[in-house]
Amino acid sequence: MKILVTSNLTEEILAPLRSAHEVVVNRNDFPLPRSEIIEKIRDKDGLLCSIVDRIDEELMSNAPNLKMIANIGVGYDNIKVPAASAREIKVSNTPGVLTDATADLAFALILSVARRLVEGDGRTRANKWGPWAPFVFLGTQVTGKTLGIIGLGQIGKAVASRAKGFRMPILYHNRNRIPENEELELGAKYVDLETLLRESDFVSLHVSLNDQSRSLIGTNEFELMKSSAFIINVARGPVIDENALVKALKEKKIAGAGLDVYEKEPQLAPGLAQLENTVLSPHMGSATVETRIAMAQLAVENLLAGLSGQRPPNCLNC
Ligand code: 8YV
Repeated sequence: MKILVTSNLTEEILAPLRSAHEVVVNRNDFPLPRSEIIEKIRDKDGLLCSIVDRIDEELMSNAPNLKMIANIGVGYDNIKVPAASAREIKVSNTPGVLTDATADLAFALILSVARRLVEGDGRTRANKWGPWAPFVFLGTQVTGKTLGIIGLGQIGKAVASRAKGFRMPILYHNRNRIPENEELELGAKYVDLETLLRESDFVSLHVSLNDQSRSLIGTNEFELMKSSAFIINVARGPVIDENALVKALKEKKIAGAGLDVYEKEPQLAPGLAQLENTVLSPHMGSATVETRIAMAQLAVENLLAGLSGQRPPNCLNC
């Protein structure tokens, strides 16, 4: 069969695909222009893609042979799954393998924004330490502060287990309450969204992007948060109304933000890049060597299974 791989993966990772199929790979670290994907997908049976590729009805209608779309990523808001289902195209994602790396980055953002690590790095490099003084250049203590987790799925739970080491009381809000024994194990207390926003010192987002979570956090939610609180987002940018965030940060409605994802990646909302009380990373939650290899391998495994008529291990619609 014929496969299009839109990401620049190593030959080692592609080997299982190459041994059974005809594979075309984008050998560039920039996304394939949409017109090129549409052109290249025409005769393909399988597609290995990622968040930078918008896989919608128009694209699928240009791929009459397409049987399987394997996404490299746990989030799959880049793919119109119902449109794929209507065409009997299987879709898969890569859950699990990126849980720890993403939770680690959430914690890195919590620590770096609270302790002003990036600002400190800048000062050190610029040789602008200034004199030591007891109340100059202070951050916020993380240990013992309340962490509010919105979306207690695999990644949210991994963040909660890290927070235990920092003796942080944990509040969570989720579509469904998790079983009581798990709540006890994580030390996580279920609350409504308003209570979580009012009582947390750090609010960390771990929901997937859908109609319910789009713009979940906006002006009203920032009003509810403590002026000393921080917001952390390693989930999806559009969960936060980014213009409202910039306004809230400028008006000191909240103390700071640690962000890995943005509403219109790779663009930032006007004013965001100029704010000091933010730490901004370029969507790198899963960006460790180990994790990216595991994600790509899992996507390949899903694709191979789907093309051979088996159920892919992480099928989203079969
Ligand atoms: C990926 C992510 O790097 O898995 C996800 O949902 O956001 C990241 O881990 C990205 O999706 C690549 O497709």
